[in-house]
Amino acid sequence: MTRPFYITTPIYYVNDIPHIGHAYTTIAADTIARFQKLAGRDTHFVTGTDEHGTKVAEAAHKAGVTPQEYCDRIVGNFKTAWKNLDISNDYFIRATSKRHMDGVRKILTALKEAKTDDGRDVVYSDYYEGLYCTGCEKFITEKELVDGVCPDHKTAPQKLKEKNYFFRLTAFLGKIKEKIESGELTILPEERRREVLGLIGQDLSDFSLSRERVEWGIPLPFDENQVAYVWVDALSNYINAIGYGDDPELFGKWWNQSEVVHLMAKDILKFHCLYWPAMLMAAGIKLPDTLFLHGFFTVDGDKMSKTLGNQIDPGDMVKEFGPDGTRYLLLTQYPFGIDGDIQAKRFVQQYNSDLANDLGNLVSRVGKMVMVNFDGKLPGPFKSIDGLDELVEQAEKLPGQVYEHIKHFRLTHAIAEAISLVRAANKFFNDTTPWLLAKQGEMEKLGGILYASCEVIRIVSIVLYPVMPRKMTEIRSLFSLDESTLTLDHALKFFELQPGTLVSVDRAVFPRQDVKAKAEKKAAASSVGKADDQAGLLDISEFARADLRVARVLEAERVEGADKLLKLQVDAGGGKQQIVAGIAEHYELDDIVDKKVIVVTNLKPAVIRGVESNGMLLACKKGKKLFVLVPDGDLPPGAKVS
Ligand code: ME8
Repeated sequence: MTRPFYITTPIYYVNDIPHIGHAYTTIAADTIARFQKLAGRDTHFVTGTDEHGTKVAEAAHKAGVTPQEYCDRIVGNFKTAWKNLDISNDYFIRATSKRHMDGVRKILTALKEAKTDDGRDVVYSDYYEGLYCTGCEKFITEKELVDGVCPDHKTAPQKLKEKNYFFRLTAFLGKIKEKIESGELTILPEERRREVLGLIGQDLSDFSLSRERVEWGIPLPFDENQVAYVWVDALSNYINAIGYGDDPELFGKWWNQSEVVHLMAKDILKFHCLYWPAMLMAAGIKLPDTLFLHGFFTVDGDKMSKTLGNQIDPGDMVKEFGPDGTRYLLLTQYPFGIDGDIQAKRFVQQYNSDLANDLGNLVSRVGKMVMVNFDGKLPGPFKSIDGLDELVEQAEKLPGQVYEHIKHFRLTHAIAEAISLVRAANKFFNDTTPWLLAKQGEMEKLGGILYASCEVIRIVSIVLYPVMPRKMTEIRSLFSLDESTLTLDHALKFFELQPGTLVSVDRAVFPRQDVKAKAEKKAAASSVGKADDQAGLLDISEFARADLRVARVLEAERVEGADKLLKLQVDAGGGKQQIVAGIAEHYELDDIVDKKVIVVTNLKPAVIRGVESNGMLLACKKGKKLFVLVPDGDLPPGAKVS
């Protein structure tokens, strides 16, 4: 008997808005869960939110609300985003829910009582001294810093010394390795599996399981002065969501008897592939079956980040392409699993080509011909038509192929197979010229072509239902198909549709996106800003954000390998500040040292040719010559320029 199927996404941090990175994993998990359900498998799908930790508390303070109020607000945004994308999760786990917190306390108690194979305590207390990045919610080593700051968050870490409870990770690494190598714990794709095995080979240390002085977290059941480390808190969501702390029967079903799959991106590999299995082993809980870590994507070539402001809100995509268009576009950008680039610039073109032209057009042309020539009643099959056997063969193979792809997380391939059948059906339609047969009155053959085309549409509407549930339901309703035949089994056989079935295609299921109108709308929207730019109409508050100061150049040196750059140390009133300026071709070192210049002091740090720059010097170009701007008068370093 097939085991039930339990699939999860990470629980997302509430200190960020839901963006298409979160949507990507959630849509993928939803598609897999829906497919398993379609195949008749008892399936449970969980997503949720990660709500504890210093970052959340800080964000709440900034917003002037309590952490709980803050979480409630952001969690609402996630729930709305998932509703708008037709995410069909069976449960939503919040890290601040009683169910979750009871579960965290239960696993912490189990870990505290646990012994390693050689009889040592799994949890022990010790002092920890280190650099802590609140952005990552983890201790960070000197080695990981770039120019003294965390490379991901560009902030300096805090120095912390505190009593912590430690989890003896090192005692479990050998066993984890064995389980990965024996296939008991599957890590996919293969590259990630190798990465994990490589990590085990390195000098890993135990990790601290708790934090002191953190206000927003779950106090340890055995020491109220410490709260659970956010990752211990977060990881256990996967079992808490199915009743580890409060419903043994439910837990028994979805954890012990099911195939368990955790889906996420590769950014959280170490926690999921090492910490989590170790925690489970220590607590005497079975391991999940599969961890699938898909790639990380950029958007139009750039890393997505709050700072760059290029995070795409899934809500905006839904407004433009609908929930199904959004799901389809996100899953088809590049093969699921590897790193890739989301080509937002090509969304409209791709939507039109795959959905409006290929699938939408097939539905329209076939439906309309049934309506015009057969009064909206499906004609019967007719077997001797050129190309029919090949089409039937491809269609009958499709469900099995797609299910295999889904089982192996090849979502992009699965979708491509279905679209390829749609294209084959369009070709069959074109090649058999049904419009000529209609003119010639060859109704039996015409009917056979339309029947076969409707069969393809029916099979595709089942197979692509997990990807585009709303549109596939809509297509099915146009062909009088209801939920009773929406199962993978019903997709296995051609010639299932009953002749006489009512067909009424009264709309374009995927209306074409008007590329020209969209481009004009975008241009109009951006020209509002442009007109302002051209007229120099900068808002005064925008200009006032730039902190311009008189500065004295203290030192200057050339930047190796960059003819145009000088590395300057300047005093803009706050001590030494390093800036990189493109003036090397215009100033000798001696000419610039001691000069008073004007500097923008509050720019985000930038690294130019490997040298950090914390500000910008003002200069003016005339022809090929460049002049730095100097203050007129004996002004001290630090004098504000306004
Ligand atoms: O890490 N490409 O939460 P998080 C692909 N709370 N996937 C992306 C992505 C991108 N550019 N950006 C985000 C956390 N994701 C923890 C998890 S679980 C016990 C705790 C997706 O809000 C991807 O699934 O930072 C990634 O793993 C996740 O968002 C990180 O979400």
